[in-house]
Amino acid sequence: MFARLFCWTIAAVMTAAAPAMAEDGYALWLHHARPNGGSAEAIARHAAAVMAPGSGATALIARDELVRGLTSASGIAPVVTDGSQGASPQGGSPQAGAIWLATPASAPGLPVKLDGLGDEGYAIRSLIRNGQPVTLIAANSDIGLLHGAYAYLRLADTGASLDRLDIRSAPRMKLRLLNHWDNLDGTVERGYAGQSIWDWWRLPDWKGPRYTDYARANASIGINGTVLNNVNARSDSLTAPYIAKAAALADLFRPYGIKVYLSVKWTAPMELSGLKSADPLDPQVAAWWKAKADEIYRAIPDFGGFLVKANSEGQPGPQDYGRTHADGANMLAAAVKPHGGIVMWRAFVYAHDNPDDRAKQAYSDFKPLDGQFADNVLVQVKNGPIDFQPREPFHPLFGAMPRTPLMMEFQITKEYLGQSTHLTYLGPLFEEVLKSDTFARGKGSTVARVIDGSLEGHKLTGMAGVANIGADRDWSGSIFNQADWYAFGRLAWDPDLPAEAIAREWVAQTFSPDPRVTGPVVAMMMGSREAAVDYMTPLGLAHLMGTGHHYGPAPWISDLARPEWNPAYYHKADAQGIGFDRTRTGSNAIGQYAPRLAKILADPRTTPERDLLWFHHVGWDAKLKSGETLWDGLVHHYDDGVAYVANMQTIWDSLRPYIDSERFTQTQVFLGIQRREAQWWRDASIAYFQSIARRPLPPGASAPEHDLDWYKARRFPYAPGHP
Ligand code: BDP
Repeated sequence: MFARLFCWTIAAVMTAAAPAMAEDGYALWLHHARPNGGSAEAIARHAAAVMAPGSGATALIARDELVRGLTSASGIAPVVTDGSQGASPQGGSPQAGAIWLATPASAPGLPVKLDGLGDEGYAIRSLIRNGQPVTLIAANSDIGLLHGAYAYLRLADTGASLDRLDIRSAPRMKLRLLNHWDNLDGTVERGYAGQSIWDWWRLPDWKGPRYTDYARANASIGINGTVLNNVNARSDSLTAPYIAKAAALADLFRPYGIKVYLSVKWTAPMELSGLKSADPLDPQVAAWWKAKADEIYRAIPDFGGFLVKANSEGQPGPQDYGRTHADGANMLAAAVKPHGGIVMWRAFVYAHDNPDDRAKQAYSDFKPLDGQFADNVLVQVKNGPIDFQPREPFHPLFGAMPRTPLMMEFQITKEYLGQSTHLTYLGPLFEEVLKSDTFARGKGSTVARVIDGSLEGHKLTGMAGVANIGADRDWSGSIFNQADWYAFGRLAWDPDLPAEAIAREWVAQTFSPDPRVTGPVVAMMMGSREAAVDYMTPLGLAHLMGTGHHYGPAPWISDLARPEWNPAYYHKADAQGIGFDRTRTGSNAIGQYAPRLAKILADPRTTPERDLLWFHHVGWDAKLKSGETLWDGLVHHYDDGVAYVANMQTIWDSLRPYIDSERFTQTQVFLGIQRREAQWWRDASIAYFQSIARRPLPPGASAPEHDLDWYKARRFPYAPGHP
C-alpha cells in the first residue's frame, strides 16, 4: 500500500513539475491527453498496476508505453510489478485493476486462445483472477504484446469502456510499410514537411531521440517496415558506410517490430563496381547482388529486402537489356532469398516512346508476366492507373494477376491533394479503393481481398504508403496530415476498418474524446477529400496540376515534349466536350477490367458519375444525373468544393474553446490558405474550360476573379517537394 501511495505521490509531483507541454503536434496521436473526470478515473481504476513479463527489450517497451500513456491519461502512475516477483495473477495475489502482459512463454496455460494471432496479433480480455479484476493482454510474442499495449491505450484514450474487454486482433497484411522518398542529401521528393528525418550525415554515430519516437508512432498503428530511401535511388545507399547507417536505424527500430528495407538502383553494380552491364541474366551481375545482399545481412540480420523502380521515368532497368521485369525481380529475389528477404517490384511504369494511353501501360507490361515471379517477390501497384490523383478508378492490375502477390501502394504525402496545407483526409480515398470490386472472381472480389491474399490464397501480402514525414516539429507538415499516416497504418492492419471510425479514433487521441470535438471534426474530415476532388478535378478529371511541382491548376499546358507531361493530354477538352475516351472507340483501357465491370464502364450512362470523364469524352450539353448539363454541373462541382472549405472554416472557428491555441491557430491559418487555393483552382479551371466550351456560367455562378492569362502567368519555381 505504501509503495502504491509512494508511486502516486511521485506521479503527482512529476505531473505538477512538468512544464506545460507545447501543443506543437510532436506527440502525434500518442498525446494521451487527460480526458474529463469520469474516464480518467475509470482508466486509473482499470490500470492501477502493470505486470510485465521478463526483461526483453520489446516487453519492456510495452510496459513502459502503458505506464507512460496511462499515467498521462489518468494522472496516476500505475504500479509496475514483475511477474517473477509473486504478483502474477497465476500465483500470488494480483492487484485489483492490474494489466497483465503475458505470452505463453512467460505464463503457460493462459486463459485465452492465441492460435490464429500469429507473431504480431494480440488478445485483450477482462478476467477475474483470484477474485480481482484483471485485464490480460496476451500474445504469442513480445511484438504482439506491444501491439496489444498500444491497442489498450487506444481504447483508453478514445474513452471506450474498459470493463468487459474481449478482443482478438491480428494483421490482415504481412507487410505494412512506409516508403520514404528521402534522398541522401536530406531533401524529400514530394515531401511537404521539411527535410528528411534521417540524418544520414551524422549516422551511424548520432542517433537522436526522434528515431525512437518515429518507431513508437509506427508501432502504435502496426506499421512493421520502412523503406529508408527514395525509389529514385542512388547507388550510394548500397556502399559500406551507408549500410552501416541503415544498420544503426535497424537496431533502433528492431524492438518495435519494424524492419528496414532499401530502394535500389538497377545499375548499382556498374556504378559501384565497374561492371560492364546490369543485365539480370549475366552471372556476374547476379553474383554482385548476391554478395551485396550477404554484406547487408551481415550488418542487418533481419533486413527486409529491396524495393525497385525500374524502367520508369528514366530509371534504368532490365528492359534496357531486353529482359523483363520478372527477370530483374527474380535475380534480386534469389540474392535475398537465403536470408528470408523479399523484393517489392514496382509496377509504376510508362515509357516516353510508348504512344499508348499512359493508364494502360503498367497492365500491358505486367499482366503477361503473371506466374513468372519468384515466390519472394511482390509486385507493388499504385492504387490507380495514373498517379495518386484526388480520384482515380482502381488500378486494373488488381484482380488481373492471380498468380502474383500484389502489394498496394498508396501515397500518404499529398503530392496532388493540397500538399502540406489543405485539410483533405485520405481515409475515404483509401477506403474507396480497398472496397472497389474488381469482379475478378465474381462479385465481392474487392481490392482489399486481392491484396490481403484471401482472394487467391497468397501468404505474402502487403501495403505500402509513401510517407508524409519530415523533420518539421509536427512530422507531417500539418496536424491534420498526421491523420493520413494514422489511417494508412490502421488500414494496413485491417483494410476493412471504416475511414470514419479511424478518423474518430484519431481525433479523440489527437485532440479530445469529447463529442463536442469529435463530432464536428470528424464531419469536416470525412467530406474533405471529396471537396478537393470537386475544386480540383471533378467528375473523373485528373492530372491537371502544374507540371513538375504539381502545385495548383494548369489545365492549359499542352506544349511539353512528352505527351503525358501535359495536363491537356488528360482532359482532352475541345469544342464538343471533355474527357478521355477509354472505351473501344478510344484507348480501350476499359478492356483491362473484368468483363462484368468493363461492361458497366463502357456506357457513360452506367459509369459512376464520379469517374465519368476518366472513361468518356462527353459533350458539354450532355445531361448529368441531376438533370443539368455537363458544363453547368462541372461549374457546380467547383463551387461545391470551395463552399465545403468555407464551411470547414466556420466549423473550425466554432471549436476555439476546445482546442489549444497552437493547433487551433495552425489549422485556422491553413484552412485560410486552402480556401484561397480552392478558389484559385475553381476560377482558373473555369476560366480555361470556358474558353473552350464557350458557354455562359450557370445562373448564380460568379465569374473568375481574373482572366485566363493571369492564371497562366503564375510561376512557382520554389514549390516544395519537387525534385
Ligand atoms: C510520381 C511523382 C514522382 C515519383 C513517381 C514514382 O511525381 O516524384 O518519383 O511518382 O512513384 O507521383 O516513382
